[in-house]
Amino acid sequence: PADTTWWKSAIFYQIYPRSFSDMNGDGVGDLAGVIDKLGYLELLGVDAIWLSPIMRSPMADHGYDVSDPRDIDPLFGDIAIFDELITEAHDRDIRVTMDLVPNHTSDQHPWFVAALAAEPGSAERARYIFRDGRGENGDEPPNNWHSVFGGPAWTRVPDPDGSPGQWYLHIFAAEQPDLNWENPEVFDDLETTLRFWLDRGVDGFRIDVAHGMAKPADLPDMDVESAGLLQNSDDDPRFNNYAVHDIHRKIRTVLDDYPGAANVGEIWVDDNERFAEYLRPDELHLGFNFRLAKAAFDTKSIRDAIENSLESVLSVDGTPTWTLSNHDVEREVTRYGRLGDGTDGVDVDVDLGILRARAMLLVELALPGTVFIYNGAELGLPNAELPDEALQDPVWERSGHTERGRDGCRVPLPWEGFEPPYGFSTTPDTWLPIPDDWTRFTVEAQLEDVGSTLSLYRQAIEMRYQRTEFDGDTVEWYGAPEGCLAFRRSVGHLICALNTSDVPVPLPPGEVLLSSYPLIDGQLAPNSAAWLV
Ligand code: TEU
Repeated sequence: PADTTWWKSAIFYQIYPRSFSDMNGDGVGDLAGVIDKLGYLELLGVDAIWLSPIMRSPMADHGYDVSDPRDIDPLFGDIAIFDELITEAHDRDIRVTMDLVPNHTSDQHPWFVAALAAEPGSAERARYIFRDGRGENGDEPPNNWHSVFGGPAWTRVPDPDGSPGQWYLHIFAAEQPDLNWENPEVFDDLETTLRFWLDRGVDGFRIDVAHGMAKPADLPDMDVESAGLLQNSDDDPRFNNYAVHDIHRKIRTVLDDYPGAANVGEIWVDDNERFAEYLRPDELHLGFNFRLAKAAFDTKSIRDAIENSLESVLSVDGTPTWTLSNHDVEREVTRYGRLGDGTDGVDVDVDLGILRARAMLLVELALPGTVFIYNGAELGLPNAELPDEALQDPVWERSGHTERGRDGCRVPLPWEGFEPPYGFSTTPDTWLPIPDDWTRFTVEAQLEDVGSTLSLYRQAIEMRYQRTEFDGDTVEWYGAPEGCLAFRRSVGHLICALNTSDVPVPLPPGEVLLSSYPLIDGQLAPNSAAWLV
Protein backbone atom coordinates (compact mmCIF):
# COMPACT_ATOMS: atom_id res chain seq x y z
CA PRO A 1 0.00 0.00 0.00
CA ALA A 2 2.94 2.38 0.41
CA ASP A 3 3.43 2.34 -3.36
CA THR A 4 0.55 4.40 -4.66
CA THR A 5 1.63 4.47 -8.30
CA TRP A 6 2.14 0.74 -8.86
CA TRP A 7 -0.52 0.79 -11.60
CA LYS A 8 1.60 3.00 -13.86
CA SER A 9 3.83 0.13 -14.93
CA ALA A 10 1.96 -2.96 -13.76
CA ILE A 11 1.23 -6.20 -15.51
CA PHE A 12 -2.41 -7.13 -14.91
CA TYR A 13 -3.68 -10.62 -15.51
CA GLN A 14 -7.37 -10.85 -16.38
CA ILE A 15 -9.09 -13.85 -14.84
CA TYR A 16 -12.38 -14.96 -16.37
CA PRO A 17 -13.49 -16.74 -13.18
CA ARG A 18 -15.85 -19.22 -14.87
CA SER A 19 -12.98 -20.56 -16.90
CA PHE A 20 -9.89 -20.32 -14.72
CA SER A 21 -9.97 -23.19 -12.22
CA ASP A 22 -12.81 -25.19 -10.71
CA MET A 23 -12.35 -26.60 -7.21
CA ASN A 24 -15.87 -27.77 -6.35
CA GLY A 25 -16.36 -29.94 -9.42
CA ASP A 26 -19.43 -28.25 -10.88
CA GLY A 27 -17.70 -27.52 -14.19
CA VAL A 28 -17.51 -23.77 -13.53
CA GLY A 29 -14.42 -22.03 -12.19
CA ASP A 30 -14.55 -20.49 -8.72
CA LEU A 31 -12.65 -18.34 -6.21
CA ALA A 32 -11.18 -21.38 -4.46
CA GLY A 33 -9.69 -22.17 -7.87
CA VAL A 34 -8.15 -18.72 -8.08
CA ILE A 35 -6.60 -19.13 -4.62
CA ASP A 36 -5.29 -22.54 -5.65
CA LYS A 37 -3.49 -21.02 -8.65
CA LEU A 38 -1.92 -17.98 -6.96
CA GLY A 39 1.42 -19.78 -6.97
CA TYR A 40 1.15 -20.05 -10.75
CA LEU A 41 0.45 -16.34 -11.06
CA GLU A 42 3.44 -15.59 -8.88
CA LEU A 43 5.58 -17.77 -11.12
CA LEU A 44 4.25 -15.96 -14.16
CA GLY A 45 5.28 -12.72 -12.47
CA VAL A 46 2.16 -10.59 -12.74
CA ASP A 47 1.58 -7.65 -10.40
CA ALA A 48 -2.21 -7.66 -10.22
CA ILE A 49 -5.26 -9.65 -11.16
CA TRP A 50 -8.49 -8.32 -12.59
CA LEU A 51 -11.43 -10.60 -11.87
CA SER A 52 -14.29 -10.44 -14.37
CA PRO A 53 -17.56 -10.07 -12.42
CA ILE A 54 -18.05 -12.31 -9.40
CA MET A 55 -20.96 -10.47 -7.81
CA ARG A 56 -24.33 -12.10 -7.39
CA SER A 57 -25.91 -12.52 -10.81
CA PRO A 58 -28.46 -14.62 -12.70
CA MET A 59 -25.68 -14.93 -15.34
CA ALA A 60 -27.61 -13.82 -18.40
CA ASP A 61 -24.31 -12.23 -19.50
CA HIS A 62 -22.03 -14.30 -17.26
CA GLY A 63 -21.93 -11.84 -14.40
CA TYR A 64 -22.15 -8.58 -16.35
CA ASP A 65 -25.76 -8.57 -15.15
CA VAL A 66 -25.48 -7.94 -11.40
CA SER A 67 -28.40 -8.52 -9.05
CA ASP A 68 -26.49 -7.76 -5.83
CA PRO A 69 -23.28 -5.77 -6.23
CA ARG A 70 -22.28 -6.32 -2.61
CA ASP A 71 -22.27 -10.10 -2.52
CA ILE A 72 -20.33 -12.91 -4.22
CA ASP A 73 -22.30 -15.19 -6.50
CA PRO A 74 -22.63 -18.67 -4.91
CA LEU A 75 -21.32 -20.17 -8.14
CA PHE A 76 -17.94 -18.61 -7.32
CA GLY A 77 -17.94 -18.78 -3.50
CA ASP A 78 -18.83 -16.36 -0.74
CA ILE A 79 -17.52 -13.27 0.98
CA ALA A 80 -15.35 -15.32 3.35
CA ILE A 81 -13.46 -16.97 0.52
CA PHE A 82 -13.15 -13.65 -1.26
CA ASP A 83 -11.54 -12.19 1.87
CA GLU A 84 -9.19 -15.15 1.94
CA LEU A 85 -8.28 -14.53 -1.70
CA ILE A 86 -7.40 -10.91 -0.92
CA THR A 87 -5.21 -11.92 2.01
CA GLU A 88 -3.42 -14.68 0.16
CA ALA A 89 -2.89 -12.61 -2.98
CA HIS A 90 -1.52 -9.70 -0.95
CA ASP A 91 0.81 -12.09 0.88
CA ARG A 92 2.28 -12.84 -2.54
CA ASP A 93 2.40 -9.16 -3.54
CA ILE A 94 -0.37 -9.61 -6.07
CA ARG A 95 -3.00 -6.87 -6.08
CA VAL A 96 -6.65 -7.68 -6.63
CA THR A 97 -8.98 -5.63 -8.79
CA MET A 98 -12.56 -6.47 -9.63
CA ASP A 99 -14.99 -5.73 -12.40
CA LEU A 100 -17.66 -3.17 -11.61
CA VAL A 101 -20.75 -2.81 -13.81
CA PRO A 102 -22.27 0.65 -13.23
CA ASN A 103 -24.02 1.13 -16.60
CA HIS A 104 -26.77 -1.40 -15.91
CA THR A 105 -28.04 -3.95 -13.44
CA SER A 106 -29.61 -7.35 -13.84
CA ASP A 107 -33.35 -7.45 -14.47
CA GLN A 108 -33.44 -9.50 -11.23
CA HIS A 109 -31.90 -6.68 -9.18
CA PRO A 110 -34.42 -5.67 -6.47
CA TRP A 111 -34.53 -2.16 -7.95
CA PHE A 112 -35.68 -3.42 -11.32
CA VAL A 113 -38.14 -5.88 -9.83
CA ALA A 114 -39.63 -2.98 -7.84
CA ALA A 115 -39.65 -0.77 -10.94
CA LEU A 116 -41.73 -3.28 -12.88
CA ALA A 117 -44.22 -3.51 -10.03
CA ALA A 118 -44.56 0.28 -9.80
CA GLU A 119 -46.46 2.83 -11.88
CA PRO A 120 -44.90 4.78 -14.74
CA GLY A 121 -43.46 7.99 -13.33
CA SER A 122 -42.83 6.45 -9.89
CA ALA A 123 -39.61 6.82 -7.88
CA GLU A 124 -38.96 3.10 -8.45
CA ARG A 125 -39.02 3.53 -12.20
CA ALA A 126 -36.86 6.67 -12.04
CA ARG A 127 -33.76 4.56 -11.35
CA TYR A 128 -33.94 3.19 -14.88
CA ILE A 129 -34.79 4.66 -18.26
CA PHE A 130 -38.47 4.09 -18.96
CA ARG A 131 -40.22 5.93 -21.80
CA ASP A 132 -43.53 5.84 -23.62
CA GLY A 133 -43.36 4.18 -27.00
CA ARG A 134 -43.80 5.93 -30.32
CA GLY A 135 -46.61 5.25 -32.74
CA GLU A 136 -50.33 5.41 -32.18
CA ASN A 137 -50.54 2.88 -29.38
CA GLY A 138 -47.03 3.40 -28.12
CA ASP A 139 -46.15 0.07 -29.63
CA GLU A 140 -42.96 1.22 -31.31
CA PRO A 141 -39.72 1.73 -29.35
CA PRO A 142 -39.06 5.29 -28.09
CA ASN A 143 -36.10 5.67 -30.46
CA ASN A 144 -34.12 3.63 -32.97
CA TRP A 145 -31.25 2.54 -30.73
CA HIS A 146 -29.82 -0.90 -31.27
CA SER A 147 -28.67 -3.19 -28.51
CA VAL A 148 -24.95 -3.89 -28.86
CA PHE A 149 -25.85 -7.58 -28.81
CA GLY A 150 -28.41 -7.22 -31.62
CA GLY A 151 -32.08 -6.24 -31.88
CA PRO A 152 -33.67 -3.10 -30.43
CA ALA A 153 -32.28 -1.52 -27.25
CA TRP A 154 -35.81 -1.25 -25.82
CA THR A 155 -38.19 -3.80 -24.35
CA ARG A 156 -41.84 -3.09 -23.58
CA VAL A 157 -43.30 -4.07 -20.21
CA PRO A 158 -46.87 -4.13 -18.95
CA ASP A 159 -48.15 -1.55 -16.49
CA PRO A 160 -48.89 -2.97 -13.01
CA ASP A 161 -52.55 -3.43 -14.08
CA GLY A 162 -51.44 -5.65 -16.94
CA SER A 163 -52.16 -3.27 -19.82
CA PRO A 164 -49.43 -2.61 -22.41
CA GLY A 165 -47.06 -0.10 -20.85
CA GLN A 166 -43.75 1.68 -21.25
CA TRP A 167 -40.44 0.60 -22.70
CA TYR A 168 -37.12 0.37 -20.83
CA LEU A 169 -33.69 0.93 -22.28
CA HIS A 170 -31.03 -1.78 -22.41
CA ILE A 171 -27.91 -1.08 -24.45
CA PHE A 172 -26.94 -4.75 -24.00
CA ALA A 173 -29.25 -7.72 -23.35
CA ALA A 174 -32.86 -7.24 -22.22
CA GLU A 175 -31.73 -8.73 -18.88
CA GLN A 176 -29.40 -5.73 -18.45
CA PRO A 177 -31.59 -2.59 -17.97
CA ASP A 178 -29.59 0.66 -18.14
CA LEU A 179 -29.51 2.73 -14.97
CA ASN A 180 -30.60 6.36 -14.95
CA TRP A 181 -27.43 8.21 -13.95
CA GLU A 182 -29.39 11.46 -13.60
CA ASN A 183 -30.86 9.98 -10.43
CA PRO A 184 -28.60 10.71 -7.41
CA GLU A 185 -29.61 7.43 -5.77
CA VAL A 186 -27.67 5.62 -8.47
CA PHE A 187 -24.34 7.18 -7.55
CA ASP A 188 -25.05 6.89 -3.81
CA ASP A 189 -25.54 3.18 -4.22
CA LEU A 190 -22.39 2.85 -6.31
CA GLU A 191 -20.44 4.68 -3.62
CA THR A 192 -21.69 2.18 -1.04
CA THR A 193 -20.55 -0.63 -3.33
CA LEU A 194 -17.13 0.95 -3.92
CA ARG A 195 -16.52 1.36 -0.20
CA PHE A 196 -17.84 -2.11 0.56
CA TRP A 197 -15.08 -3.70 -1.54
CA LEU A 198 -12.34 -1.13 -0.91
CA ASP A 199 -12.82 -1.59 2.84
CA ARG A 200 -12.17 -5.30 2.30
CA GLY A 201 -8.81 -4.48 0.73
CA VAL A 202 -9.57 -4.47 -2.98
CA ASP A 203 -6.95 -2.53 -4.94
CA GLY A 204 -9.26 -1.06 -7.56
CA PHE A 205 -11.81 -1.76 -10.23
CA ARG A 206 -12.16 -2.36 -13.92
CA ILE A 207 -15.15 -0.23 -14.86
CA ASP A 208 -17.38 -1.84 -17.43
CA VAL A 209 -18.60 0.40 -20.27
CA ALA A 210 -16.96 3.41 -18.63
CA HIS A 211 -17.83 5.51 -21.69
CA GLY A 212 -21.52 4.61 -21.25
CA MET A 213 -23.60 5.46 -18.17
CA ALA A 214 -24.63 9.04 -19.11
CA LYS A 215 -27.37 9.31 -21.75
CA PRO A 216 -28.48 12.47 -23.57
CA ALA A 217 -31.73 13.78 -22.04
CA ASP A 218 -33.68 13.78 -25.31
CA LEU A 219 -32.44 10.33 -26.38
CA PRO A 220 -31.99 11.30 -30.06
CA ASP A 221 -32.03 8.62 -32.74
CA MET A 222 -28.70 7.10 -33.63
CA ASP A 223 -27.27 7.07 -37.12
CA VAL A 224 -27.74 3.39 -37.76
CA GLU A 225 -25.75 3.55 -40.99
CA SER A 226 -22.55 4.92 -39.55
CA ALA A 227 -22.73 3.44 -36.07
CA GLY A 228 -23.53 -0.08 -37.18
CA LEU A 229 -24.18 -2.47 -34.36
CA LEU A 230 -21.03 -1.61 -32.47
CA GLN A 231 -20.51 1.47 -30.40
CA ASN A 232 -17.24 2.64 -31.81
CA SER A 233 -18.49 5.70 -33.59
CA ASP A 234 -17.61 8.83 -31.66
CA ASP A 235 -20.97 10.37 -32.64
CA ASP A 236 -23.04 7.52 -31.31
CA PRO A 237 -25.54 9.06 -28.81
CA ARG A 238 -25.56 5.85 -26.76
CA PHE A 239 -21.96 6.39 -25.63
CA ASN A 240 -19.40 8.99 -24.66
CA ASN A 241 -21.85 11.66 -23.55
CA TYR A 242 -20.10 14.47 -21.80
CA ALA A 243 -21.90 14.07 -18.47
CA VAL A 244 -20.05 10.79 -18.00
CA HIS A 245 -17.01 12.79 -16.92
CA ASP A 246 -18.88 14.12 -13.88
CA ILE A 247 -19.57 10.53 -12.87
CA HIS A 248 -15.89 9.61 -13.16
CA ARG A 249 -14.94 12.62 -11.04
CA LYS A 250 -17.32 11.52 -8.31
CA ILE A 251 -16.00 7.96 -8.42
CA ARG A 252 -12.46 9.34 -8.19
CA THR A 253 -13.19 11.24 -5.00
CA VAL A 254 -14.16 7.95 -3.37
CA LEU A 255 -11.04 6.16 -4.66
CA ASP A 256 -8.86 8.96 -3.35
CA ASP A 257 -9.88 7.96 0.18
CA TYR A 258 -7.99 4.70 -0.41
CA PRO A 259 -4.38 5.50 -1.36
CA GLY A 260 -3.02 3.00 -3.86
CA ALA A 261 -6.41 2.01 -5.23
CA ALA A 262 -6.76 2.50 -8.99
CA ASN A 263 -9.49 2.22 -11.58
CA VAL A 264 -9.20 1.21 -15.20
CA GLY A 265 -12.08 2.08 -17.48
CA GLU A 266 -13.27 0.23 -20.53
CA ILE A 267 -13.40 3.09 -23.04
CA TRP A 268 -14.33 2.34 -26.64
CA VAL A 269 -13.58 5.82 -27.94
CA ASP A 270 -11.47 6.24 -31.05
CA ASP A 271 -10.78 9.96 -31.00
CA ASN A 272 -7.47 10.65 -29.23
CA GLU A 273 -8.56 13.87 -27.57
CA ARG A 274 -11.86 12.52 -26.34
CA PHE A 275 -10.13 9.42 -25.00
CA ALA A 276 -7.65 11.61 -23.14
CA GLU A 277 -10.49 13.41 -21.35
CA TYR A 278 -11.16 10.27 -19.32
CA LEU A 279 -7.60 10.28 -18.02
CA ARG A 280 -7.50 13.78 -16.61
CA PRO A 281 -5.98 13.71 -13.12
CA ASP A 282 -9.37 13.78 -11.39
CA GLU A 283 -10.98 11.02 -13.49
CA LEU A 284 -9.84 7.47 -14.28
CA HIS A 285 -6.37 6.23 -13.36
CA LEU A 286 -6.17 4.10 -16.50
CA GLY A 287 -8.20 3.53 -19.64
CA PHE A 288 -8.27 0.46 -21.78
CA ASN A 289 -7.13 1.04 -25.19
CA PHE A 290 -8.17 -1.49 -27.80
CA ARG A 291 -6.01 -0.21 -30.62
CA LEU A 292 -3.38 -2.92 -30.36
CA ALA A 293 -6.05 -5.60 -30.03
CA LYS A 294 -7.70 -4.30 -33.19
CA ALA A 295 -4.50 -3.91 -35.23
CA ALA A 296 -3.79 -6.47 -37.94
CA PHE A 297 -0.39 -8.16 -38.00
CA ASP A 298 1.20 -5.58 -40.25
CA THR A 299 3.67 -2.92 -39.30
CA LYS A 300 1.61 0.05 -40.38
CA SER A 301 -1.41 -0.98 -38.29
CA ILE A 302 0.77 -1.84 -35.31
CA ARG A 303 2.81 1.35 -35.45
CA ASP A 304 -0.35 3.47 -35.86
CA ALA A 305 -1.90 1.74 -32.86
CA ILE A 306 1.16 2.43 -30.73
CA GLU A 307 1.53 6.04 -31.83
CA ASN A 308 -2.14 6.83 -31.35
CA SER A 309 -2.21 5.19 -27.95
CA LEU A 310 0.78 7.15 -26.77
CA GLU A 311 -0.48 10.40 -28.22
CA SER A 312 -3.90 10.05 -26.62
CA VAL A 313 -2.60 9.67 -23.08
CA LEU A 314 0.62 11.66 -23.06
CA SER A 315 -1.28 14.89 -23.70
CA VAL A 316 -2.82 14.58 -20.22
CA ASP A 317 0.16 13.00 -18.50
CA GLY A 318 -1.71 9.72 -18.50
CA THR A 319 -0.37 6.18 -18.53
CA PRO A 320 -0.53 4.10 -21.70
CA THR A 321 -2.19 0.69 -21.47
CA TRP A 322 -1.72 -2.26 -23.79
CA THR A 323 -3.81 -5.30 -24.39
CA LEU A 324 -3.92 -7.92 -27.14
CA SER A 325 -7.19 -9.57 -26.13
CA ASN A 326 -9.89 -10.00 -23.51
CA HIS A 327 -13.08 -11.99 -22.92
CA ASP A 328 -14.94 -10.06 -25.64
CA VAL A 329 -12.65 -10.54 -28.62
CA GLU A 330 -11.22 -13.37 -30.65
CA ARG A 331 -7.96 -14.64 -29.19
CA GLU A 332 -4.84 -13.17 -30.80
CA VAL A 333 -3.53 -16.54 -32.00
CA THR A 334 -6.66 -16.99 -34.10
CA ARG A 335 -6.67 -13.38 -35.32
CA TYR A 336 -3.06 -13.49 -36.41
CA GLY A 337 -3.36 -16.98 -37.87
CA ARG A 338 -6.26 -16.11 -40.12
CA LEU A 339 -5.47 -16.85 -43.76
CA GLY A 340 -7.63 -15.88 -46.72
CA ASP A 341 -11.39 -16.23 -46.74
CA GLY A 342 -11.55 -19.86 -45.69
CA THR A 343 -12.79 -21.03 -49.09
CA ASP A 344 -10.05 -23.65 -49.24
CA GLY A 345 -11.42 -25.18 -46.03
CA VAL A 346 -8.55 -23.92 -43.87
CA ASP A 347 -9.04 -20.45 -42.55
CA VAL A 348 -6.83 -20.33 -39.49
CA ASP A 349 -3.25 -21.55 -39.25
CA VAL A 350 -2.84 -21.91 -35.48
CA ASP A 351 0.92 -22.42 -35.64
CA LEU A 352 1.37 -19.24 -37.64
CA GLY A 353 -0.93 -17.47 -35.18
CA ILE A 354 1.20 -18.66 -32.27
CA LEU A 355 4.41 -17.42 -33.90
CA ARG A 356 2.88 -14.01 -34.42
CA ALA A 357 1.30 -13.84 -30.98
CA ARG A 358 4.72 -14.62 -29.49
CA ALA A 359 6.21 -11.76 -31.50
CA MET A 360 3.45 -9.41 -30.38
CA LEU A 361 3.88 -10.25 -26.71
CA LEU A 362 7.44 -8.96 -26.97
CA VAL A 363 6.18 -5.78 -28.64
CA GLU A 364 3.51 -5.30 -25.98
CA LEU A 365 5.77 -5.94 -23.02
CA ALA A 366 8.45 -3.61 -24.42
CA LEU A 367 6.12 -0.62 -24.41
CA PRO A 368 6.00 1.90 -21.57
CA GLY A 369 2.95 1.76 -19.31
CA THR A 370 0.61 -0.97 -18.13
CA VAL A 371 -0.11 -4.32 -19.76
CA PHE A 372 -3.23 -6.48 -19.47
CA ILE A 373 -2.87 -10.18 -20.24
CA TYR A 374 -6.06 -12.19 -20.73
CA ASN A 375 -5.93 -15.61 -19.07
CA GLY A 376 -4.81 -18.25 -21.53
CA ALA A 377 -2.92 -15.81 -23.76
CA GLU A 378 0.24 -16.84 -21.92
CA LEU A 379 -0.42 -20.41 -23.15
CA GLY A 380 -0.90 -19.31 -26.76
CA LEU A 381 -4.49 -20.56 -26.73
CA PRO A 382 -6.45 -20.18 -29.96
CA ASN A 383 -10.19 -19.54 -30.01
CA ALA A 384 -12.05 -22.82 -29.63
CA GLU A 385 -14.46 -23.88 -32.35
CA LEU A 386 -17.66 -24.78 -30.53
CA PRO A 387 -20.73 -26.61 -31.76
CA ASP A 388 -23.94 -24.54 -31.96
CA GLU A 389 -25.55 -26.33 -29.04
CA ALA A 390 -22.67 -25.38 -26.74
CA LEU A 391 -22.94 -21.63 -27.37
CA GLN A 392 -24.04 -19.55 -24.35
CA ASP A 393 -23.20 -15.95 -25.14
CA PRO A 394 -26.42 -13.84 -25.34
CA VAL A 395 -25.02 -12.46 -28.60
CA TRP A 396 -25.84 -15.82 -30.26
CA GLU A 397 -29.54 -15.62 -29.33
CA ARG A 398 -30.01 -11.90 -29.77
CA SER A 399 -28.38 -11.82 -33.17
CA GLY A 400 -30.83 -14.46 -34.36
CA HIS A 401 -27.94 -16.94 -34.65
CA THR A 402 -26.05 -14.79 -37.13
CA GLU A 403 -23.20 -13.92 -34.74
CA ARG A 404 -21.51 -16.80 -32.95
CA GLY A 405 -20.61 -14.57 -30.01
CA ARG A 406 -17.72 -14.65 -27.61
CA ASP A 407 -17.74 -18.18 -26.18
CA GLY A 408 -14.77 -19.24 -28.30
CA CYS A 409 -12.36 -17.12 -26.26
CA ARG A 410 -13.93 -18.12 -22.92
CA VAL A 411 -13.26 -21.85 -22.88
CA PRO A 412 -11.81 -23.20 -19.58
CA LEU A 413 -8.02 -23.19 -19.23
CA PRO A 414 -6.09 -26.44 -19.70
CA TRP A 415 -3.82 -27.06 -16.70
CA GLU A 416 -2.47 -30.60 -17.04
CA GLY A 417 -2.91 -34.08 -18.45
CA PHE A 418 -3.89 -35.44 -21.83
CA GLU A 419 -7.63 -35.06 -22.16
CA PRO A 420 -10.44 -32.70 -21.21
CA PRO A 421 -10.99 -31.28 -18.65
CA TYR A 422 -7.18 -31.05 -18.40
CA GLY A 423 -7.15 -30.50 -14.66
CA PHE A 424 -9.52 -27.51 -14.90
CA SER A 425 -12.18 -29.46 -13.02
CA THR A 426 -12.95 -32.95 -11.79
CA THR A 427 -15.93 -33.24 -14.13
CA PRO A 428 -15.51 -33.58 -17.90
CA ASP A 429 -18.83 -31.76 -18.15
CA THR A 430 -17.36 -28.25 -18.10
CA TRP A 431 -19.59 -25.22 -18.77
CA LEU A 432 -18.07 -24.92 -22.23
CA PRO A 433 -16.42 -28.00 -23.74
CA ILE A 434 -12.62 -27.93 -23.94
CA PRO A 435 -11.19 -29.11 -27.29
CA ASP A 436 -9.65 -32.57 -27.08
CA ASP A 437 -6.42 -31.55 -28.82
CA TRP A 438 -5.21 -29.06 -26.20
CA THR A 439 -2.57 -31.24 -24.53
CA ARG A 440 0.20 -29.07 -25.94
CA PHE A 441 -1.41 -25.97 -24.46
CA THR A 442 -1.51 -27.16 -20.85
CA VAL A 443 0.41 -25.28 -18.17
CA GLU A 444 2.06 -28.55 -17.21
CA ALA A 445 3.38 -29.19 -20.73
CA GLN A 446 4.59 -25.63 -21.16
CA LEU A 447 6.23 -25.14 -17.77
CA GLU A 448 8.70 -27.89 -18.63
CA ASP A 449 9.41 -26.62 -22.13
CA VAL A 450 11.83 -23.69 -22.34
CA GLY A 451 10.62 -22.99 -25.88
CA SER A 452 6.93 -22.70 -24.91
CA THR A 453 4.84 -19.56 -25.08
CA LEU A 454 4.44 -19.71 -21.30
CA SER A 455 8.22 -19.74 -20.89
CA LEU A 456 8.55 -16.78 -23.24
CA TYR A 457 6.00 -14.83 -21.23
CA ARG A 458 7.80 -15.67 -18.00
CA GLN A 459 11.18 -14.60 -19.35
CA ALA A 460 9.82 -11.41 -20.89
CA ILE A 461 7.93 -10.41 -17.75
CA GLU A 462 11.00 -11.03 -15.63
CA MET A 463 13.21 -9.07 -17.97
CA ARG A 464 10.78 -6.30 -18.65
CA TYR A 465 13.12 -3.45 -18.54
CA GLN A 466 11.68 -0.30 -17.12
CA ARG A 467 9.50 -1.50 -14.29
CA THR A 468 9.75 1.70 -12.36
CA GLU A 469 7.08 4.34 -12.32
CA PHE A 470 6.06 5.51 -15.76
CA ASP A 471 7.51 8.98 -16.00
CA GLY A 472 7.00 10.21 -19.50
CA ASP A 473 9.03 7.40 -20.98
CA THR A 474 8.10 7.04 -24.63
CA VAL A 475 9.34 5.31 -27.75
CA GLU A 476 11.79 6.46 -30.41
CA TRP A 477 11.33 4.86 -33.80
CA TYR A 478 14.16 3.47 -35.90
CA GLY A 479 14.17 3.29 -39.67
CA ALA A 480 13.47 -0.38 -40.43
CA PRO A 481 13.37 -2.65 -43.49
CA GLU A 482 10.07 -3.20 -45.33
CA GLY A 483 7.62 -5.13 -43.15
CA CYS A 484 9.55 -4.42 -39.97
CA LEU A 485 9.43 -1.98 -37.12
CA ALA A 486 11.88 -1.16 -34.38
CA PHE A 487 11.75 1.22 -31.44
CA ARG A 488 13.76 2.12 -28.41
CA ARG A 489 12.44 3.21 -25.03
CA SER A 490 13.56 6.77 -24.40
CA VAL A 491 14.22 6.21 -20.70
CA GLY A 492 14.53 2.45 -20.38
CA HIS A 493 16.62 2.15 -23.57
CA LEU A 494 15.26 -1.30 -24.34
CA ILE A 495 15.09 -1.92 -28.10
CA CYS A 496 12.34 -4.01 -29.68
CA ALA A 497 12.35 -5.13 -33.32
CA LEU A 498 9.49 -6.89 -35.09
CA ASN A 499 9.57 -8.65 -38.47
CA THR A 500 6.18 -9.24 -40.11
CA SER A 501 7.69 -9.96 -43.53
CA ASP A 502 8.41 -13.44 -44.89
CA VAL A 503 12.19 -13.10 -45.11
CA PRO A 504 14.85 -12.80 -42.37
CA VAL A 505 15.99 -9.19 -41.77
CA PRO A 506 19.02 -7.61 -40.07
CA LEU A 507 18.60 -6.49 -36.46
CA PRO A 508 19.30 -3.02 -35.13
CA PRO A 509 22.71 -2.80 -33.43
CA GLY A 510 22.78 -4.10 -29.86
CA GLU A 511 23.02 -7.19 -27.75
CA VAL A 512 20.09 -9.58 -28.15
CA LEU A 513 18.38 -10.32 -24.83
CA LEU A 514 15.43 -12.39 -25.96
CA SER A 515 13.74 -13.43 -29.17
CA SER A 516 10.38 -15.01 -29.89
CA TYR A 517 11.95 -17.37 -32.44
CA PRO A 518 15.61 -18.41 -32.92
CA LEU A 519 17.62 -15.98 -35.05
CA ILE A 520 18.47 -17.14 -38.58
CA ASP A 521 22.17 -16.48 -39.30
CA GLY A 522 22.06 -13.63 -36.83
CA GLN A 523 18.96 -12.16 -38.47
CA LEU A 524 15.40 -11.71 -37.23
CA ALA A 525 13.21 -14.56 -38.51
CA PRO A 526 9.88 -13.91 -40.28
CA ASN A 527 6.94 -13.47 -37.87
CA SER A 528 9.19 -12.87 -34.92
CA ALA A 529 10.42 -10.15 -32.59
CA ALA A 530 13.49 -9.60 -30.43
CA TRP A 531 14.64 -7.44 -27.54
CA LEU A 532 18.06 -5.84 -27.54
CA VAL A 533 20.04 -3.39 -25.44
O1 TEU B 1 -18.35 -4.82 -22.92
C1 TEU B 1 -18.82 -3.65 -23.50
C2 TEU B 1 -18.48 -3.62 -24.92
O2 TEU B 1 -18.07 -2.61 -25.41
C3 TEU B 1 -18.77 -4.88 -25.65
O3 TEU B 1 -20.06 -4.70 -26.07
C4 TEU B 1 -17.97 -5.21 -26.82
O4 TEU B 1 -18.07 -4.24 -27.80
C5 TEU B 1 -18.54 -6.49 -27.34
O5 TEU B 1 -18.44 -7.44 -26.32
C6 TEU B 1 -17.86 -7.01 -28.55
O6 TEU B 1 -18.58 -8.16 -28.94
C7 TEU B 1 -18.52 -4.99 -21.56
C8 TEU B 1 -18.01 -6.35 -21.15
O7 TEU B 1 -16.63 -6.44 -21.40
C9 TEU B 1 -18.80 -7.40 -21.87
O8 TEU B 1 -18.34 -8.69 -21.57
C10 TEU B 1 -20.24 -7.25 -21.43
O9 TEU B 1 -21.03 -8.17 -22.16
C11 TEU B 1 -20.76 -5.84 -21.68
O10 TEU B 1 -19.87 -4.86 -21.19
C12 TEU B 1 -22.06 -5.63 -20.97
O11 TEU B 1 -21.84 -5.52 -19.60
